[in-house]
Amino acid sequence: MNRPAMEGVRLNVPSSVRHAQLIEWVAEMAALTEAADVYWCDGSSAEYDRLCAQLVAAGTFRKLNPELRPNSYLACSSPSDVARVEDRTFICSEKKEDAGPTNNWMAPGEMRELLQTGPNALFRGAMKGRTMYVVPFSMGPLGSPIAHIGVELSDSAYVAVNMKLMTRMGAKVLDVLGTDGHFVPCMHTVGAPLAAGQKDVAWPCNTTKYIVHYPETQEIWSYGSGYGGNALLGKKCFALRIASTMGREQGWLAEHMLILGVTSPSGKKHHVAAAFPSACGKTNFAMLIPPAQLGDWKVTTIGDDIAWIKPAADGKLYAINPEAGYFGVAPGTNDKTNFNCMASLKRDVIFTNVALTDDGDVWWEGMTDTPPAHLTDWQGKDWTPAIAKETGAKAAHPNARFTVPATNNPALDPEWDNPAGVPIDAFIFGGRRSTTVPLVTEARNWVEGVYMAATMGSETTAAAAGAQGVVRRDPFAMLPFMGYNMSDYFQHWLDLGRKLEASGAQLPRIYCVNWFRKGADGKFVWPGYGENMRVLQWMIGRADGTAQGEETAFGVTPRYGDLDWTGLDFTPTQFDQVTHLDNAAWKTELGLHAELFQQLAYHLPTELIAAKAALERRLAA
Ligand code: SAT
Ligand code: MN
Repeated sequence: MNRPAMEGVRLNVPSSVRHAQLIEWVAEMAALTEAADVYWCDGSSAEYDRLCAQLVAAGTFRKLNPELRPNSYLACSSPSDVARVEDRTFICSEKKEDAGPTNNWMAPGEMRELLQTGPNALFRGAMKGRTMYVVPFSMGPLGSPIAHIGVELSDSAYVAVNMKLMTRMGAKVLDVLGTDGHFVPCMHTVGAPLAAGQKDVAWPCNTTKYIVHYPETQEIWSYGSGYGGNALLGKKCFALRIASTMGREQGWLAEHMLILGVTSPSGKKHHVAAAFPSACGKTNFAMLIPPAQLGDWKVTTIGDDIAWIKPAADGKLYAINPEAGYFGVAPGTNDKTNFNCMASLKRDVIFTNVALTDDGDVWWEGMTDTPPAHLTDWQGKDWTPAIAKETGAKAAHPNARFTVPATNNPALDPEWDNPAGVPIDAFIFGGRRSTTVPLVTEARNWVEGVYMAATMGSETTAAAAGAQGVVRRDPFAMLPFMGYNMSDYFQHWLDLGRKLEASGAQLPRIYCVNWFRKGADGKFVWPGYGENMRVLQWMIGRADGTAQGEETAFGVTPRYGDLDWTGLDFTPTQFDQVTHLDNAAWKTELGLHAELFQQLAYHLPTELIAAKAALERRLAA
């Protein structure tokens, strides 16, 4: 079909597309944005190569040296567009209470006027001079009962090629959609229309940004940014914010969690889902290599960032990774911190905001001990170790990212694409805390675990625009990703646990971890990375009834002798530094929990208030 949209643009609908509502929506959006052309992505590698070549010609991409980094590209963004913009992110539910106190809110009618319907609506004419890419994608294995479909319309070819790596994208998704399948409409523009004859810039974007979600109608509207979670709408916008509201209605969980498989030396396999805030090592944890001295343990990756978890008929919770690629933080990644990740990045990568070496490869802070003698930094400037020493200039932006298909990961779990998902045995919640929070604590029951997750705090990172290193409460590592009222989400977790327990199911155990305690010298005490296996091993021993611990005010924690130290020189004194509960620090911490609970008072579950009172009593005793 090739019918013109209102302003005359050809819609170029492939003959295989039979979804009338989708075609109607594309026509409407092409008319609204006045796109110069419409292109339907088929998801083929020929198309990927073509779009990448086009991005090279436009100056957005640089093709890396194919001998050093085959099939790979470097994009450098505008310095004003380098991270998620939390203060520009909105949940536009009908009622303000339903967005809750942790989200920015605007009435849907008012927001629609601003973006779509008003005389100066931002999307009006926003794609002038640009192609609108139609990007159909499945979050999760195609046709999986846990998966859902979205269609992103974007005027960014950078978005289209990233979506190809991050999701199951293209014609096969439209086949699953058929004539009337359900999809989440995801509307995106960089907000930089081109006048006739106007020359484009390498990274078009707008200083005005809006990342908008309408939970009731399940729509996403993103304006002004081309970067990461602001623009790849399948990720945080759909798979967390919109999906969390779907999960609440339908009885499942959309979580900011990695999923890993742990196979013990005896061959028994467990599955763990772990929530950490952005840029706190989820990708490293998901790909960790156990220390050889511990015996033949194996860790395999199912997902590194997001988990969709649904209860099955057997009463267990099954998880899939809705994504098909990794959009991970490059700085700090090296053969020691994440060998499997470095192996994944050998080819087929889109790098964003890392530095360029003189021989056409990439480099970032922490990749090697000794930096190259000369680099082009992420802003295109000369960079040398001497310049860095003098000015503190970073070669790569601290939130520089790689986009790479999951299939590049040598530690990819064979079940990663299983439409049924994997059964979860334990949930882990972890923040980045220099003090106070001990290495690992097991909740004595589901409610205590939900309390730990709900009150989690973390020091902010470069993943979001704004100040870094400030402790903020980040419940379930979901603060920037919740699609509805946070307290209702806590209730959803409690209700789900109660329902599963009533059905006689064995609930996953819940753990709180902190890899990031620092000593008086300001250095991390716990070695982390592969050594985190020792903590995982303890958790699995707990599930199997073989590992011991002692009760503290906070939960159950291993004593020095309860962890296996084979092959690691970590003294009881160091162990004490990462585990001891400082009473004064915990009094302050509980004051912060109280502040959080005050903020979240509307619909705050009474079980959590009771859990806090019990914790206070135990600390006072
Ligand atoms: O930019 S993203 O939101 O995709 C990454 C992150 O913050 O976790
Ligand atoms: Mn994330």
